[in-house]
Amino acid sequence: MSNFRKRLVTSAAAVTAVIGVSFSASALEIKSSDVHPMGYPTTDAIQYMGELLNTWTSGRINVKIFHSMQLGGEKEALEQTQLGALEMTRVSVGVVGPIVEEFNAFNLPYFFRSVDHMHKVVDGEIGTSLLNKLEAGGLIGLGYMDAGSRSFYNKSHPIAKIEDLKGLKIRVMQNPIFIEMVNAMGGNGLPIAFNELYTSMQTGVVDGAENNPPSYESGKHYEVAGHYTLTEHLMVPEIFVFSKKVWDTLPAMDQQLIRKASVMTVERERELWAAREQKSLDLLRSKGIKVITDVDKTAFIAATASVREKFGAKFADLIKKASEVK
Ligand code: BDP
Repeated sequence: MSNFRKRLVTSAAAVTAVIGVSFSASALEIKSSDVHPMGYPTTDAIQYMGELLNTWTSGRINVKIFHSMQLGGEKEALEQTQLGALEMTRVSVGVVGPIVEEFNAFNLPYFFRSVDHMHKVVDGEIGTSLLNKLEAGGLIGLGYMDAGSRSFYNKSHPIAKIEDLKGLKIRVMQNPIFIEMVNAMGGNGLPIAFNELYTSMQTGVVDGAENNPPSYESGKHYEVAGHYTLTEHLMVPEIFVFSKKVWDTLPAMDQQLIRKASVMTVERERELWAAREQKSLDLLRSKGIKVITDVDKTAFIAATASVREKFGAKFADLIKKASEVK
């Protein structure tokens, strides 16, 4: 081939490459669901993810957030994402057990020793392998977000010691572990979706619930259940997941961009979370909520040993490995 012809072929290939990319990469709107309102660390982090993707693709990829339980509870959102009706959703690991059972290890009471321990487990080999297992359930695991520790609140009286939980109807996330956890501590655990919780407390279906300070504050649950005690019995992380059905139709380039944005989204959420926890506690106090902080956790830990044994038996290896993470 003459040099002239060679140059022609090369430049034609270059043009095809450019045109090919710009023509084949179609616009993508990622609909993403969250039970929290905008202004919450998880929703704001997903909004940031949308900004990143929009900038990197000059507006071709966008994220549209359905916040504040517009699409119902987390079980429904997960189902919609599995079906491909929703591209993405952010949920608590608390409801992921039915899809990948091993996630329930993270749902055991007093499982993680500290936030640092939780980060090392979820960001390491164990957390990554669990995210990968979601694929068989029709989901692409994109990352773990922080959600602090969960503690009890109720409308009846302050919980200063474990005996104070006796007889209280406490709403929990829809997972048998949490029901038995509350029962083991002397209360009555009732599974109810997050979107029905406020009304359930208001009408007396339950006396209270348990959650981290930002959820308790942002959901205005303190208006109907004003006694909050930092028992910190669960440290359940959050995950955000993509629909595998949709994922498989995306060009590799878009998958890479979403993965890259996800890493930055996790970082952003964790920064927002760290600031928000204290802000929520301050706000609660300013509303006159007395937060009991000096809790002797010994009795709570002892009472839930049976729950860790019963539900943890299936993942004994995983639990051992996680406990060895320093
Ligand atoms: C919040 C989580 C949210 C859960 C909610 C709950 O961020 O994902 O839906 O708890 O208790 O802390 O259901």
